Amino acid sequence: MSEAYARAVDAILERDVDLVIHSGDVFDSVRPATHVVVHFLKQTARIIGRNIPYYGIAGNHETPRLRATTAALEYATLVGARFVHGFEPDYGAVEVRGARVGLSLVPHGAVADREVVVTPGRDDDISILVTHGTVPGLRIRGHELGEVDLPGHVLDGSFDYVALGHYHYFHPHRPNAYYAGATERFGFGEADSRPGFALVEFDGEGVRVEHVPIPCRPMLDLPRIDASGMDAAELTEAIRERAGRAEIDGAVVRLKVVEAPRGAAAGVDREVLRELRRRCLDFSLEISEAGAEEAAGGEETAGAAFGPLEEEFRAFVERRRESGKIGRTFAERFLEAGLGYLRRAGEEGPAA
Ligand SMILES: [Mn+2]
Repeated sequence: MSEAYARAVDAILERDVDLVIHSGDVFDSVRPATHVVVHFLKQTARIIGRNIPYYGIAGNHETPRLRATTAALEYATLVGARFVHGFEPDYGAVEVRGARVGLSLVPHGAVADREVVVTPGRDDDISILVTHGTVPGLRIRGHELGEVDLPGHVLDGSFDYVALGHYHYFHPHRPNAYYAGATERFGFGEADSRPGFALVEFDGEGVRVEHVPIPCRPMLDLPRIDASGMDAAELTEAIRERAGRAEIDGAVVRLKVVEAPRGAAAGVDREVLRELRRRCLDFSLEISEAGAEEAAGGEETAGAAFGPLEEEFRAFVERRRESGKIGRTFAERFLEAGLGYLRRAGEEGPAA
C-alpha cells in the first residue's frame, strides 16, 4: 500500500464510475502497519464520500491463518466500504441506475481449501462474481502456474462478469472474466507490467473491459551483460554502455552481470557507479561470477545460495515478503538499509 492506491483512487474518481470493486490483496500482510491501514481508509473514504458503493474481498496475503483473528480489512466497514474477508462466500446487492447489481463475494479464505459453488442471485439484473486466486491455464512468462485455487466450477456460474484478483497483470481469462492487475509493481519480475485497474462497462448486451493505467515510477531491467573474459575496465565500459542506452534518470534500474571473471566486479570504476546511483532513483548492479549460474541451477531459481550477497539478500527479503511474514513497507526499508550497508562495505573495502 503506497501512493499507488491514492493515484488509483484519483483515476477512479475522474471516471464517474457507479461502483468500485477490489478483488483482493489490499494489504500484503495479515497485520499491516497502522499508517498503511490509515492511508487505505483515508483514500477509500474519498470514494465513499462521492456516494459510490465500494465492495471487496480479502486475498491470500491478508487472510489470517487462524479463523479467530480479525482481518485488518474489517476497518473498511468503518468508512462505509464492504469487504468480505472470512472463510465463507457472501452476497451483496446494490441499485445502480435502476439496475440491481448482485455481487457474489468469494474471498480467498473461501476457496483456499475446499469446494465452493456460487450462483448469481435470482433477481440480479447484472451479476458479478468477485474472487481471488489462480485460474486454470494461467500462464506467466510461458510457464503455467502449477497451483490452481480457482477450479473451473467456481467460475462456471453464469455471471455477467467475474472480477479476478491475485495475478498482478491486467489479463483476460475469458471475455467476461479479467484480472484487473495491480496498482503498482512488486519487484523487477514485474518491470514490464503497467500498473492500473480494469474499467468495466455493461450496456445491456454484454460487457466491455478496458485497462486504465495509472502513473508509476519507471522501472527498467537492462539487458544483462555477459562478462566472460572481461577485465574490470571492460566491464565498467559495458555497464556505462548499457546505462547510456536507456532513460535511466529517476527510474528504478537493475543491471545483471553474469559470468564475471573472479575479481572483475571489485575493480569496476566506483565513480561510474556513484554517478549511476545519483541519476537513478535506485540503481542495482547484480554481478555473479563465472560458474555461479550453473551452480545455482539457472536464473529462474529464486533464492539460490550461490549468488552474490546483494542478490541473496534481495531474495531473502522477497521470500519473507511473499510469505506474508513482513509487510511491503517494512520490506522496502529493510532492503534499502541492508543494501546500503553492503554497498558501503563494498566501497570502503576490507582496509577501512
Ligand atoms: Mn494474491
